Amino acid sequence: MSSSDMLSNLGPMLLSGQIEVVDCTGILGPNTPILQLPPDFAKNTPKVEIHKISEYDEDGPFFAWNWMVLGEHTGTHFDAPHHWITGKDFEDGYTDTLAVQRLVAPVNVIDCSKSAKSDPDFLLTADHVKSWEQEHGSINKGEWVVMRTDWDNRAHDQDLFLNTDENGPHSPGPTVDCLEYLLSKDIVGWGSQCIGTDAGQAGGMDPPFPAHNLLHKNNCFGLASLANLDKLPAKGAILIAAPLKIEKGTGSPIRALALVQK
Ligand code: 23J
Ligand code: MN
Repeated sequence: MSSSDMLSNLGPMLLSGQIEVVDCTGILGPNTPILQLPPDFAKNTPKVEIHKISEYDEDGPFFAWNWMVLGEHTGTHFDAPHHWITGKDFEDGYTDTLAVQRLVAPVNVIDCSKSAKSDPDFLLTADHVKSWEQEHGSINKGEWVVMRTDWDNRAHDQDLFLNTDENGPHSPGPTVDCLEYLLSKDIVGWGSQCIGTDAGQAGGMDPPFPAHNLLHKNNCFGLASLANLDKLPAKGAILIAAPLKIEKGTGSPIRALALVQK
């Protein structure tokens, strides 16, 4: 197929449902789980608020609209490099300066759902990724890599989602060596189904919060609170993960969409 045929086939395949659009996004609203920083940080990102301006009433007789309170790092969202690394105020550091060409890319879905079910602190290692590649094929330059844990099953309940006890939050994530391996492959970014890109216990790793630290140091992106990864194949889907063009934004809620061949 010539490259011009590829795009002329994409339209009909989308319209006929031969390519399905899978929504990898959670609901954004007052019940969306919110990251709770340790008490030594005075400020937290707020819960979502949706305020009615009008709904076919005296404030707007023929229209309905709302305004919102919404943090950048809320719900299914995107982490830009400046979120963690200063000096990234060039190229792809902010939501309004990144290269959108990078955001639409093949996605590798690493299924860790069984491990995460038996151990909420499960960590994906470089060795796990290498054996996944033996089975499914290699992870390539420019691709997304996402960790399927089915954590979206907990997203209706913030306590279940954050899974915090006296030792802090417990949720799965990547090890330092996993991230170093993926970055050696020049991926575009890493995604998680949990509240952030790092494991719940990642504050104790070296460096602390290695997904944030290492991804963003390398101009790569993070995706958090992804949903419905159980609907994606290990390889072959295209993920579209685009942040709002917030001026000097450090992140943004997204509507994450995956194109899946039926
Ligand atoms: C701010 C501070 C720490 C963390 C985070 C945000 C996130 O996980 C995030 O949403 O990027 S760990
Ligand atoms: Mn974030």
